[in-house]
Amino acid sequence: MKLLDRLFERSTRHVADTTSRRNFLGRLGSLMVAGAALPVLLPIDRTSKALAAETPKAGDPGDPNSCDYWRYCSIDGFLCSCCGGTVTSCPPGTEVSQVTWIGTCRNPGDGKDYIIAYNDCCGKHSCAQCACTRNDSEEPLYRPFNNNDINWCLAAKSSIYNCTIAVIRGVAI
Ligand code: ABN
Repeated sequence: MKLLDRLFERSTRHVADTTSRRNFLGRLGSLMVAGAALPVLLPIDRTSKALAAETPKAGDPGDPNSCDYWRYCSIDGFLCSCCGGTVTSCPPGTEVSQVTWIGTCRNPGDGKDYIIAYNDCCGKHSCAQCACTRNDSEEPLYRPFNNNDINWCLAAKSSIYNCTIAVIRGVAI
């Protein structure tokens, strides 16, 4: 009889242990800790997706502070890299325009053509440094979508133009 009692007690305890609220919360806690630790522990390259569109595979030659830099083949404006930003980021305190002029430039590093978006940075007075006007594939102002002499900040919260960045959007095929 005692053996039966013990067996019964043990199985009851097992059921209680594995189905209790405390047990459930304990497991949930472990899962949450493991879930938070996994992305840190595993060698996941999160930058690759962002950089895939941004970084040409074989090099990015030239000086981003010079109008001659290959990405600026169709730019008209002040280089943000001379204005406290970089070739791909607006200076602090400015906001990137969502509407933009697009050009196609050849990267001498790999001989490929890249689609470049020339987003204007808006919200601060004109930077007035490194003024560049290169007009590959530009068309006259009466064709505004093929003209780069346009203040794209007109479509942003602030229409005040500060400078222009040059972001790779993809390979032109
Ligand atoms: N997209 C550059 C720019 C801004 C203001 C005026 C002309 C050109």
